[in-house]
Amino acid sequence: MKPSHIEHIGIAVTNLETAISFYENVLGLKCYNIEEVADQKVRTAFFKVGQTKIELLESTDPEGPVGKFIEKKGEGIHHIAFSVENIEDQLEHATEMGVRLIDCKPRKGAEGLDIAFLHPKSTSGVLIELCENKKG
Ligand code: CMX
Repeated sequence: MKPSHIEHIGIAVTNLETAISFYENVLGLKCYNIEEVADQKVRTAFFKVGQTKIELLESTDPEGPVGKFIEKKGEGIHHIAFSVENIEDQLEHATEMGVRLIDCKPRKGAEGLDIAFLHPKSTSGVLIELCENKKG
């Protein structure tokens, strides 16, 4: 797949405002975007660290993926997102390699990126997101 960089690290939090305060006041980063992704049942806050972003994820529904994650494991790193080109081809490649896909085709994620997840049972326990910025 040869991802160009880590696009973002997703971190599950119970309270977005509390977590934003840590990243702004302790780490000195600036939250540049807060966005609700209804489809994923999350509210997100973004920070830039070089080429990589931190995406804080607060669940808007206990039955959503982040709500269930926090219920089971508590706050913490939820996923790692790699920036790729030709995401459809990468999903096909992953399937050929026997990787279990969560998304067989890309969908729209936060910030308008095309995203697709690989199942953590196929990836040594880490939820991996592939994403492509087709806007360039
Ligand atoms: N990282 C690592 N492992 C995870 C995980 C995560 N984030 N979430 C769940 N798991 C593990 C569970 O602990 C469980 O392991 P065990 O069977 O050993 O206990 C296994 O995966 C299956 O979990 P499950 O409870 O049966 O399945 P869920 O219904 O919780 O679904 C998953 C898990 C990954 C398929 C689901 O969360 C999903 O589809 N995620 C993709 C979408 C997503 O995460 N969206 C939120 C972010 C959106 C954004 O970035 O904008």
